[in-house]
Amino acid sequence: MKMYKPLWMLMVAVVTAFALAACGGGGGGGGSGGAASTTIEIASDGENLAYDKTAFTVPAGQTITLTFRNVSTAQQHNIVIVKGGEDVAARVDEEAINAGPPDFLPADRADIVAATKMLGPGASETITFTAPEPGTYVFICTYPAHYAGGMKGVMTVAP
Ligand code: CU1
Repeated sequence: MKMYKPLWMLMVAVVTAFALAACGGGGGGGGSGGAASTTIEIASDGENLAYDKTAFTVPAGQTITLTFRNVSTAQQHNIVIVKGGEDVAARVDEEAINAGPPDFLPADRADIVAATKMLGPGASETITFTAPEPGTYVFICTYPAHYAGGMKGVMTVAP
């Protein structure tokens, strides 16, 4: 009886290790064995008032790690994901302009899912947030006139 216990424990350890490896391979997690997470990389589109992608999809409830790079050599940019469509985006943009420099972000975050700081040329920032309920969420740059100039996209949250 005593001789079999170590073997039994070893088998549990092997099965657990296998399960963790399988989980890490599918979820792309950081290796901590925690909840699944999704990584998004997005950048400004050269010197254009645009992002290098106009849409991305994330799973509801997951932890999202988003890195935004401002690759412009002259413009300031941020990324602000709003809780809704163009109507909400327009309101946030107006509030951002009223808030003024340096961040052009309203103090009231009620309409905002997540946002980076205003980034100078060549700067980047990584933010982490939890994906909200399924739906579509517009993201914009709140530097004055950039959203109006077309710097926007849509985050889709899938069920
Ligand atoms: Cu911008």
